[in-house]
Amino acid sequence: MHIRLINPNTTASMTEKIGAAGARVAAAGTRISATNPEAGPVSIESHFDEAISAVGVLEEIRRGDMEGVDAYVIACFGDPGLLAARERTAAPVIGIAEAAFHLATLISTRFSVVTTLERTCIIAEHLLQSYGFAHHCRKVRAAEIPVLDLEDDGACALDRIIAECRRAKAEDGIGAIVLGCGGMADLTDEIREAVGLPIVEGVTAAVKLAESLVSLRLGTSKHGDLAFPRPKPFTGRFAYLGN
Ligand code: 2AL
Repeated sequence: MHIRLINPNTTASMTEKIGAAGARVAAAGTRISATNPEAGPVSIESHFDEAISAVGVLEEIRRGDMEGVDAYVIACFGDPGLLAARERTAAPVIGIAEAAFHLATLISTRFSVVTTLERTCIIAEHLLQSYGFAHHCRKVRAAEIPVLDLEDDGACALDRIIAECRRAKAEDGIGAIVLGCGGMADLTDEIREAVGLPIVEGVTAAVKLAESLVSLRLGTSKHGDLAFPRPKPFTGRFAYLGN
C-alpha cells in the first residue's frame, strides 16, 4: 500500500523529517511518500496560515489520487483541510491531531498536549472540542517555540519541549502527552526517555491508523456529507479545481 504524508507547510526539510518518521514505523510492504504544497506558508502557526495551507493540501490530494495513493496523512497539528480532503477522495485521510488524540485515549484516561506557540493552543483546543476529545485533555500547553526553530539544531527546541512536558507531568494529573506539531516527529524517543511518560506523536500514529484502514478495506464514506462535492465550475485561478 502507498501512504502519502502531506506536510501542509512548504518547508522541504520538515517534509523529509516527516517522511522519515513515517517510514520508521511503517510495516514491511508499506510505501511511504512525503510531499508538501508548491505554494503557501513555510510554517503554520495561525488561523491565516492554516486557511492558506488548506488549499495546498487539497491540491496534493488531487495529485495523489492521480498517482493512485491508497491513504493520506495531513501532517500538521491543526489538521488543515481535513473534511474537504475527505470529500475530494475515496481514500482514507487522517489528520495527525485526530490520530494522536485517538491513540492517547487508548493508553490513558487523561492527556495533555504540548505544542509550539501559545497562539496555536486555540487551534488544538477547537479540534479537541469538535472531535469530542475535550474531556480527555487536561491542558494544551505551549513550549513557545516557533515551528521553524524545530528545524534549527541551535534553537534548544528539544530542551524547551522536555521542560514543558515535565511541567505537564507534574501539574496536570495525566497519563500521556500528545506532541502538538508535525515538526516534532523525530523527537519522540528522546522526549519519552527524558519525561518518563507515554508520548503520542501524530505522524507515526496516523501512519499506523492509515495502514489499519487500508488493510481493513475502509475508505472514506461516499454516503452523505463526505460524498464527492457536487460538480460545478470554479472560476479564475481555481478553475482547475472545478468540473
Ligand atoms: C504546526 C505543524 O504541525 N506544522 C506547522 O507548520 N505548524 N503546528 C503547530 N501547532 O505549530
